[in-house]
Parts: sequence; structure tokens; C-alpha cells
Amino acid sequence: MRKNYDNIQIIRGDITTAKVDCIVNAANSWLIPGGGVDHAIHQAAGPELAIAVKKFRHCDPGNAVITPGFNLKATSVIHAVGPIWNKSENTEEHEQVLSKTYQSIYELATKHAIQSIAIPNISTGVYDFPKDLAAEIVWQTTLAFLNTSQSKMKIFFYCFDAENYNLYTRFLQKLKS
Ligand code: AR6
Repeated sequence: MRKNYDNIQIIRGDITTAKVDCIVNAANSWLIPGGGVDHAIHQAAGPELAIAVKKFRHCDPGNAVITPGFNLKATSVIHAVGPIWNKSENTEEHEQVLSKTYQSIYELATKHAIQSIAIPNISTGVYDFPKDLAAEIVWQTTLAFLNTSQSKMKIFFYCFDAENYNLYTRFLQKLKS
């Protein structure tokens, strides 16, 4: 019998090269091109992407907006804003916001009939969210989405660094064993 995680793949590499309907960007609330994966996506998509996303003006953490992909192989880009980790604040709230960020991505992707999506490890770079905790939240949120929606969307988790790649592959192996 097919399992809900059969459509999930873990890739180590640069998300801008993904051959999918949609790639997800780890954006900031002002929707202004920044560093990290945001920089890589804007470089690959060309200057039209910054103009298109700025039309939304603002996006609160936990939410997402969608634009065309311009020069990317992907037809569209979902710009999602993750939480900024700060251990002196209410970290439970940050955890909820990270989960909401992924829920927003899946809702928007479903609404736009996206069949395949590449997602980076949101908030685990500049925004400093602990990678192990983030991976746990991402897997929980993703499996909950797949269970409730029965979606057939192909999900590619793009991990740029070895730590995230190892964490994600370990989760998948555990599910398969
Ligand atoms: N492909 C896939 N993943 C990547 C790539 C790439 N080309 N480059 C970096 N990563 P970050 P955040 C990984 O900092 O923490 C920006 O300035 C990286 O290893 O890009 O959500 C925005 O404008 C890390 O695991 O995003 C915001 O201001 C993950 O992508 C802020 O950073 C996320 O790292 C958002 O911070």
C-alpha cells in the first residue's frame, strides 16, 4: 500500500535548479530580496521577480504569497516568511509560526493546483531556528497536511547543508522502517 510520505524526496543542493512547478523562497516580511536562498532565487529568476513580489507590500511571519517564476525552470515561486528565532522570547510561539509557514505554503500550492514543489529549510539560516527542532516541526506539519488533504503533490525538501540533509533523511528512514 502507498504511504503518505511516498511523494516526499530529500535533495541535497541548490533549489534554483529544481525542475518542479513551484519553488519556495525563504523571504522576509518586507518582501525585499535579501541573502541566503532568497538571494539565490532572485538572481536566478531575474529582476522581474523583485517587482512582482513587492506588489504584495508585506507578508507577516507564518504567511506566504505567490508570483510567477520568470527565468526559473519553475512556473511559480511561493514566498514564505518564517519566524526569527530568539531564545529569550516565547519559543513555543516561534514553533507555531514555523508550522503555520508550512501550512500556508501547502494551502497556497493546493489552491494553485501545483503538482510538484521544492521547499528549502525555512528559518534555519539567517533566522537561526534550531535545525533539529525545525525538521521535527516540518515533518509533523507536512505529514498532517498529507493525511488530511490526501494530496498527491510531490514534495522535494531541498537541503543545502549537510546537517539539514542528514536530519531530513533520518526522519524519512525512520518512517520507512
Ligand atoms: N538552495 C537551497 N537552500 C539554500 C540555498 C539554495 N541556493 N541557499 C541557502 N539555503 P536563509 P532564513 C538554505 O538564511 O533563515 C534572507 O536574507 C540555508 O542553508 O536563506 O529563513 C531573507 O531575505 C538554510 O538552511 O533563510 C530573510 O531576511 C535555508 O536555506 C532571511 O534571509 C534558509 O536560510 C530569512 O532567513
